[in-house]
Amino acid sequence: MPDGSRSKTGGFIGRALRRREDAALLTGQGRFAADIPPPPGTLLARFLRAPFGPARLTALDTAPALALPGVVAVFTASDLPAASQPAVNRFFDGLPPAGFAPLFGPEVPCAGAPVALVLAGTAAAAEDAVEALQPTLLPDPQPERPAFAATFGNGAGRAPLAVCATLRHARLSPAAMEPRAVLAVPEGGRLRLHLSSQTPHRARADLAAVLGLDPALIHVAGGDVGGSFGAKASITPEEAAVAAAAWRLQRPVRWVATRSEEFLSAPRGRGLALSARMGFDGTGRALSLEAEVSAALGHRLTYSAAVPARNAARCLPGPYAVPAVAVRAEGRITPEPAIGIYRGAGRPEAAILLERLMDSAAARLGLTPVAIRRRNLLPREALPHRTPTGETLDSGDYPALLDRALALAGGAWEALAAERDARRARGEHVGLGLACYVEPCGQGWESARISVGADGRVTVATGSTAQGQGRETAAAQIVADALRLPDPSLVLVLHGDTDATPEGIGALASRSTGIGGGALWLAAERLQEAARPLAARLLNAAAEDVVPAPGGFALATDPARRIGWAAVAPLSVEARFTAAREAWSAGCVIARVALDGETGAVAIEHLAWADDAGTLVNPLLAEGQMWGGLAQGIGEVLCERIATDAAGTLLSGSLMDYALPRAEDMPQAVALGGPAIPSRALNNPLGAKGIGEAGTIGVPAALLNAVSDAVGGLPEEVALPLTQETVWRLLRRGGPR
Ligand code: SMO
Repeated sequence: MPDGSRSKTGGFIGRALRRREDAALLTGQGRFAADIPPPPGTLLARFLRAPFGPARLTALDTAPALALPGVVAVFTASDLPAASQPAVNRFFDGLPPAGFAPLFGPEVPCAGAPVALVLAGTAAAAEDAVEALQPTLLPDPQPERPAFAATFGNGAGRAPLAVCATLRHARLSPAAMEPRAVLAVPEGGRLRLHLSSQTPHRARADLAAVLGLDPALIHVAGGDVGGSFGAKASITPEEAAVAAAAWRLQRPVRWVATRSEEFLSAPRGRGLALSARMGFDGTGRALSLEAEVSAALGHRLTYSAAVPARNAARCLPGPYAVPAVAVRAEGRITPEPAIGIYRGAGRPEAAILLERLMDSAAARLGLTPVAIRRRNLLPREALPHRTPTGETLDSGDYPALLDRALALAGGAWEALAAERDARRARGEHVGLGLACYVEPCGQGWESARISVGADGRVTVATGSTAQGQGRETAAAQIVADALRLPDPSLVLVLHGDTDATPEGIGALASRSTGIGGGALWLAAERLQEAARPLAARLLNAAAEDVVPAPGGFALATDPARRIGWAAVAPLSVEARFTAAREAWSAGCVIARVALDGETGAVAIEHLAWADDAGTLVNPLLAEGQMWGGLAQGIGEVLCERIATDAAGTLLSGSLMDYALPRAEDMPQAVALGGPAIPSRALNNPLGAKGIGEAGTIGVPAALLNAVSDAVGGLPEEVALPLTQETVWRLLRRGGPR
C-alpha cells in the first residue's frame, strides 16, 4: 500500500509500506559516492599494492611514475604518516594499538597492503604510473602475536555423557554491491568526503585522528550506501590515504575500489575457530559446556575487531538452559588484511557450534533433534534469564518458535522424518536440519533531531544511517505515529551526513530500528512537549488542557478545537536515546536438503524459518532483511571462502573465483513466519528488536545439520564452507559413520 492510503492517523508502525527509496534505487537514480560529479580538477587515485607479504620494502623509486604524462603526485608511507590512530573498542585489557597507516612501508604487513598512492588526471594515467613503479620487497615473515584473551562463564561442570565439535570458519568477503568509494573535496578550509560508510561520525573522528585535523574541519557527506554488512564500520587505509592526499594537495581526489581490491584488502569477516565439549545426562539434559573461541584479527584492528570473538563467547549457551559454562576467547594479530565484524559477527559461530553439539548429543542418545532441544530450551516463563556468560535474555518464547518453525515446515518432525526416510529408501540423499538461535541486538545510544516547518512538513535527522535497508521508510513510519501525522510522506528523513545530523553511531549491530527508532520516538515526544505551550497559547487554553491529536493538538475538553503542526512552526528538538539493556531476538530454522550423489551439489528444497524480532515496524522491510540474511547465511555454510596459497597470495580475487551464492543456490521454497505474539523488546519504546543479522545465524546452522543428516553424520571437526567437493567426498565415505 502506498503512503497516504489511510485517512486516520496512527497505525503506520506495523504496516508493510513499500520502500520510498526504491523508485530511485531501482531505476539507477541512486546517489552513491561514485555518482557524485567530481569537481573540475579532480585527481584519480590508484594504489600500488604489495604483491606478497609480510615483507620489507627496501626500495621504491617514484621518479619513473612521476615522469609519466598526467601524473600529479606519488605518495609513499613516509609522505602520509598517521598523526594518530583510529579508535578501537577496548572490550578487553591489553588490546594493542590499531596498527593503522594510510600507506605501509618499510614494514609491509601482508599481501595487498597499499604501499604507494598515485594521483593523476585520468584513471589510465594513474594505472600506467602504478605499473611503472618497481618496488623491491623482501619476504619478512611475522609471527602471530596475541591480542587478547578472556574467559566467560561460571566454570566447567561434570556430566556422564560428552559430545565434542570443532568448527573452522573460512574468512569471508562481506561483498557489498557497492565497493569502497571516496571522493575527497577540500573546500573553504574544510574537507568534504563522499564516503561509503555505515558509521559517518566514526569515520569523521577517525579521519580527523589520522590526518591530525580538528573533526569540525571534516564533513562526511550523505548519500546512498550500497550495503555495508560490518565492513564499512571503520575507515580503511586507502580511504585515509585519499583523504590525506586531497588535504595535502588541496585538490579533489577520487578513488573507487575495484571488486578485486575489495577481495584483496577490504576488511574481512568470520575466520573464527571454535572447539567445544558439551555434557549431558542420560535424558538429554545439558549440564555443561566448555568452549574455546579463537579469532584471527589480521594485521590491524578495526573498531570492532574484538566483537566476533566476544559475541561468539557471550552468545553461548544460546537459548538453552545450561548450568555450567566455561568459555575462553582469544584473538591474534595475524599477517593478513583486517578481519572484523560481518553480519552476525560471532552470533552465527556460536549458533552453529551449539546446534552441531545438540545434534551430536541427540544422535548419541537416540533422541530426535526436536526432542533434545525441547528438553533444553528455556521456557517463556524463565525469561528474563541471566546466562552463565553474564548476558540477560530479555523476552521471547523459544519453544513456541520451535513449534512455529515445525508448522512452517509442514508438520511434526516425525512426519517430516518419515517422508525423508521414504525418499532415502528410493536412493535419494535427503537431510533435515534444525537450529534454534538467539540474536543480541541494540545496545548503547543513538541520536535524532526533529524539526517542523511552516508548511507542516517534518524533517528528521537520524544517527542511524541507511545502507539499502529502507531506513527512511521505517523512520518516517515511526515519526508519523509518534506525531500522529496523517501520512508518513510528510516526514523527510536525513541521515548519513555529519553536517546535517546530530552526532550519532550509525547502522550496525541490529540497532537501527530499536535504538535509532527509540531516539526518533524520544525526539518526537520532546517535540510534543515543546509544542504544547505554543499550541495552548494559540488555542487560548492552558497547556495542561491541550493534548496531542491527529495532525497536531486539540483541547482535551473540546476535540473539535484543534491546531495543526504547521501553526507551531518552526520548531526543532534533539534527543539522544540510551538503551538501558540489550534486546535478544530469537528464532528457529528447519531446512530440508537433497544432495546430488554424483556431484555433491546441495539443493535446498525447503527452508522454514520463524523469527521473533519484537515489534516489526514494517513487516515488508523485515522480510527483506530475512531474505538478504538467508542468502548470506547460505553462502557462509555452502560456498564462500577467501582462498590463499601457502604464501598468502589471494586465489579468490574475483567473482569468478570467490563463490558468492547465486540465484540457483537459493532455496526452492521458503516459509517465513513470526510468533503469534511477538516478544516486545524491553529496552526501547517501540518494543522492536533486530532482524538484520538473523539470516546468517540460524540458517547456516540448520543447513549444516541438514547436510550432516543427508550424509549420515559429519565428522567432529568441520571446516566451512561445506563445498560441493566436500559433500561429494562425505557421500563417498561409505555409509553413515
Ligand atoms: S556486522 Mo554489523 O554491520 O554490526
